[in-house]
Amino acid sequence: MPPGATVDSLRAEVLRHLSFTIAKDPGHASLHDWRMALSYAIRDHIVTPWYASTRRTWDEDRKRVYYLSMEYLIGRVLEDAAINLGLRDMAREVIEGLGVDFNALVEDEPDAALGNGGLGRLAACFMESMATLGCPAYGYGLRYEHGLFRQRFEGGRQVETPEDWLVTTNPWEFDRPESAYTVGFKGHVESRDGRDVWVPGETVTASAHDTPVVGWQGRWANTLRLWSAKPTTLFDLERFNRGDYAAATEPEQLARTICRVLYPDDTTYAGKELRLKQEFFLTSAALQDILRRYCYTHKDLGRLPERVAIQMNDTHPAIAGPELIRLLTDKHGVDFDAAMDVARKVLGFTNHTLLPEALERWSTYLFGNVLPRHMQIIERIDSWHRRTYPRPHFVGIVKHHEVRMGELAFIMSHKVNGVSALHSKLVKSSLFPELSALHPDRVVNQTNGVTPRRWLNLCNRPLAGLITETIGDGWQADLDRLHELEPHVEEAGFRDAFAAAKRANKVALTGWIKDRTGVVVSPDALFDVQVKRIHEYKRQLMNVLQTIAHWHAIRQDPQADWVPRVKIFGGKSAPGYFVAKEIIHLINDTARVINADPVVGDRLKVVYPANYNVSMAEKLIPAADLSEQISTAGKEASGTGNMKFMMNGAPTIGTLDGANVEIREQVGAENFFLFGMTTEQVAERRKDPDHARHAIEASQPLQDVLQMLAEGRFSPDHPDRYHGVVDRVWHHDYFLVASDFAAYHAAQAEVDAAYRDPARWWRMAAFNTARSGFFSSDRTIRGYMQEIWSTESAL
Ligand code: F55
Repeated sequence: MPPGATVDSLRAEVLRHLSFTIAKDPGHASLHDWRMALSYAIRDHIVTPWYASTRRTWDEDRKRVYYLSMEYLIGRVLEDAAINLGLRDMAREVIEGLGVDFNALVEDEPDAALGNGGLGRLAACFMESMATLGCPAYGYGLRYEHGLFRQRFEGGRQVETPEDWLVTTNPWEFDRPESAYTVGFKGHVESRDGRDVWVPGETVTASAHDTPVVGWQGRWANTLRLWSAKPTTLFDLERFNRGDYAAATEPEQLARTICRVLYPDDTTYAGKELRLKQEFFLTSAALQDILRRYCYTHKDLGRLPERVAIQMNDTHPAIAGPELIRLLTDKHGVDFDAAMDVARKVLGFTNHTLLPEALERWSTYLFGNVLPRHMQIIERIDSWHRRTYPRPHFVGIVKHHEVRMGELAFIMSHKVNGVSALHSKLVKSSLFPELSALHPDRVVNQTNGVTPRRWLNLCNRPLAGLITETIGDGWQADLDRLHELEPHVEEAGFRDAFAAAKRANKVALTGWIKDRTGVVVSPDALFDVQVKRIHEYKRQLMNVLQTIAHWHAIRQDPQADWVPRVKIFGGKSAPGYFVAKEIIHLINDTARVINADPVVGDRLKVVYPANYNVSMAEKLIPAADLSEQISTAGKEASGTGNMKFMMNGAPTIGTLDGANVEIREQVGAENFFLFGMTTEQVAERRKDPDHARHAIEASQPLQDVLQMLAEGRFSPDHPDRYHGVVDRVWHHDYFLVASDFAAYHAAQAEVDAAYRDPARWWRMAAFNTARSGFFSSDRTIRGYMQEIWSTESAL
């Protein structure tokens, strides 16, 4: 808690902001006014540690980490900042004392949804952990005017509407118009005095907006610096006077489009010019800012790696390699070889996916048109690499008239990392086999993590309270201490308390589900949750097919001793991803039929609340009994939702994919519902062209489910609606839904058996929490600091 903060002082600060910042009197203030007043009051308490951290970093001339990411999936800020400052309970008391509903006030804040899914949320967790650990760092990103679209269902189909988080004032950002840089596009390259000079055809100004990110207990704060685009020249008067009105406003149009909207694709890239411009805009502004800050106190750019580490979050900012070379050579006169040496010592690259459709490749035509100087530099990097590391056949960046951003990022980095042990192994062996052979020490692993402040302490107050009661305070910043819960797992009293905490969350969720979906569910049922982006490889389809098989089985024998279940789905599809949208429709159609079936009643319910986001995750995950992590082995790089469920005491039903492997290692095989083929078995199975048919013929439940779908049981208005789905399972089942179905169905029966035995179940659930310490993003960040960034904590 900040020194001297009391309920009275905080109340006075809230009232002062209400009067003098918001200019409202308490009798006429809306919920929004109160939220702004409290946000400013809390924000004031961040400013002191923020100044202190910034000043110390300058005074001690510390190395800074610069995290470059096109996405930051932050969610709400107010409660997170308040809890980290030790002011949350005081804030509640103040607000309730003023006659305002604190929960409603917190929920009035829009989510900052500047990301799609795992990659963006990881960046947000990393920012919080770097602040908690006192690692001097800046996050650089784009200030999208519209974040990830809002999802609604119309007749069970996904409908997207624009997201609008900036319509109300964002109290967490500070505009820094004095920190502005010119970013160019297009044009041509000229030779002047033997030096290549890029003359851009278009320019925009990048203008900074800073958000402080405060760590646990307010001991350190870093900056998230988001760029917005402004026209370099306000208005072309000459063109206007000539009557060319459209052309006169071109600079404004370009500036307005660049940061207009987040690309809503998770794991596929579109190859669009605007996206390339966004990527370069972020990267160029960030690098100019980094060099300016360095040159403020240093002269020798050759020593940049002693003070600067730059991490590229996937290939989206991979243009950082050539842009850094351009700035060092063209602008600062460093020679090319020296620039290469500096760039490669400074840059690191994190890969987040092996999916071929996600690997960025730009046509040389488009690339050379938008970034002509960078195209030249890339050719030079390629020939430098070929010369320095001779190979009989070509391994490099430009191939078949495409610029391959993965290879570019790999070559320009001193370390390349995957995000789980399995994934890093595959990055080495299947994604970059030749480059890894040339650079054997380059690929390393950093298994993902999540911040326990948001994903346990904030979102699960009942469990956080029980943990503190049992092992004392301090675990929030030292999550390995959760191991101290282990001996208590054997005590019936502790297990009862653990179950009671879970039940409190489930009761709360029950009310929320009723409000959101109209479906009444019982907190006595097993809450089985799959929340993540909708993608074929994540196999929500397998989950819904198994749900139908389960429903069918209940109907066959309604009087049997069924464990009641609530199947909860959440997630968005990319707007253009037809197959994913069909799966969404199927889940909603299935829910409608099952929920209305009087034969099954409370034994099975299916709910799919629309618009899954960070704030919804904070409600669903603490109330989950079972975590669905069922991707085709070898496809999910890591997963981070899986870690959040584990922390919150939900055992996993899952495949040996991504970080599931490490979760199972930590928690023990007996506390994990494993099923399905391994990565190697998947590859083997695909060699059989009839794999799906064989699997369907071997499983009566699966045959029945596909038959019901084909007959239109879930789409009586359009009986043939799911013929495409059925046909794909039979004939184009790339993600092996059919082949893993029987094993998944059997694993679900094991879940039921375990749940019937409360002592066994709650031991298992509590064990998941007790063994989740490894998955704190603090551990991950320590790994980056030691093995990639060579930085030390300032604390
Ligand atoms: C977003 C945009 C494009 Cl163009 C490509 C990919 C993405 C993206 O969001 N990828 C992504 O989220 N990858 C996920 O990263 C997580 C964090 O490392 C992993 O846990 C998860 O397995 C992976 O799918």
